Amino acid sequence: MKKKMHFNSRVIHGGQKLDESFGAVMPPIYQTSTYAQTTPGGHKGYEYSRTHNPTRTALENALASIESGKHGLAFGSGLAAMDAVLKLLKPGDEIIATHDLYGGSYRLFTKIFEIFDLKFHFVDLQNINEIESKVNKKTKLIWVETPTNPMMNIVDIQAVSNISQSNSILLAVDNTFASPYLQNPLLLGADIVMHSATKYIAGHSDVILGALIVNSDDLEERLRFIQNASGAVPGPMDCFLTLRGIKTLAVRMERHCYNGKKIAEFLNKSPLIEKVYWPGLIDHPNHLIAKKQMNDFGGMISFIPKGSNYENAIKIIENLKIFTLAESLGGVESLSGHPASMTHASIPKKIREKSGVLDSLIRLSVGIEDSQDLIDDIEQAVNH
Ligand code: P1T
Repeated sequence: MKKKMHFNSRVIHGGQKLDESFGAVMPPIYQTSTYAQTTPGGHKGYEYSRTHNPTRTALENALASIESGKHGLAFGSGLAAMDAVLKLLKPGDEIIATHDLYGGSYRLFTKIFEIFDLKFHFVDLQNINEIESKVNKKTKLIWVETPTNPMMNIVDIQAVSNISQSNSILLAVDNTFASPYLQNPLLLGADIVMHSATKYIAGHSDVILGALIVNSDDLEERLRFIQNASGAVPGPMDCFLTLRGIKTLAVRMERHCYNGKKIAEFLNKSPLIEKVYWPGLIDHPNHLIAKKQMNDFGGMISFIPKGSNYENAIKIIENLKIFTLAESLGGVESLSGHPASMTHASIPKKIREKSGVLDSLIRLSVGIEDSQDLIDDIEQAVNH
C-alpha cells in the first residue's frame, strides 16, 4: 500500500497531478463553460462546467486529501455547501444542531429550510444527554460546529458520532474554525465535513468558496447530483485561488496558533478583560476535549472587556489599528468583529444571548503578523 504523506506534504501535493499538456506545476485556470464533443457523448471527461471543470477537480482532490477523505466537492460558498447537505433530507425530517453557531447557518436553517418542513432542535451539543433526549425515528442529521462561532465551545466529535452511528443518523461537522490542519472530523466518525473555505483554507480574504468532504461513495453521488442540479458551483478562478491558499495552509496555521496563544494569554492576564474564550486555555471548560481532538488551538479568540459593557467593547474595536473591523476570519491579516451586530445579528437577541453572544463580546481573528505588534495594538486599544 502507498504510504500516506504527512499533512505538510499533502497541502502541496495531495490529490494533484502534473498538467499533461505542458507540465504546468499549478493546474491551469480552465476559464471555459463548455467542452467540444466529436459526437454526442464523445468528450474527454468534461461536458459543461456546472457539472465539472478541471480546475475544480484539482481543488476537490486537494480538499479530499487534506481532510483525509475520499471525495471533495467545491461550492460557491460555505452556505451553498450547507444548503446541499440539507437537500439530502425531506419534509418531516429532524435535525439536531449546535445551539451556538454561525448566524448565517442559523438563518439558513430557520428562514429557508423550516419553510420546507425540516425541524431543527438547537441544543448544547457539549451535553450528550441533551442530544440523546432529542433523537427519534425522524432524526436524520446532527449538525456540529466545533469550535463554535463565536463562543469557541468544543463539541466532542467522537462522542457525538457514537450516537449518530448507533442510530443511523448522518453526522456533519462544520470544520471552518479549526481548518483541516487542526482537526479531521472524518477520522473521528463524522460522515460529512463542511468548510467555509473562504476562511483558513483559502486564507487570503480574496475568495468566497465552500467545501464538503465525504468517504461514502453513495453520499458523494447524492451530493454531486444536488451540486449539479442546484448549481451553486464556484468559478475556476476561485478554485485556483483556493488551491493556491491550500499550499500554505500548514505554515499559516502554525503561525495563527502561535499568535493565538500569545494573545489569549495576554488577554487572560489583563485586569481590564473579564473573560477570554480560547480552547487552549487550561480553564476553558472543554480544554481536554480540544486537546484530544485538535492538533493545536487556532487563532480565533473571543473576549469580554471588564464590566461587560457594550460601549466599552465598541470603543476597543474602534481603537484597534492593526486589527481591521470586518466580517469574516481566517485570513493572513488580523480582523476584529462585534458578533452581536455583525455575524450573529440574524439570531434573535434572546436566543443569541442564551448562548453567550452578549453585546459586550468582541471576536478576534488573529492573523500572521508579528505577535508583539498585535499585543501592542490590543494593549493601546484597551487602555485608551
Ligand atoms: O461565508 P460562507 O463562505 O458562505 O461561509 C458561511 C460560514 C459557515 N460556517 C461558519 C462556521 C462560518 O464562520 C461561516 C462564515 N462566517 C463569517 C463570515 C464570519 O465572519 O463568522
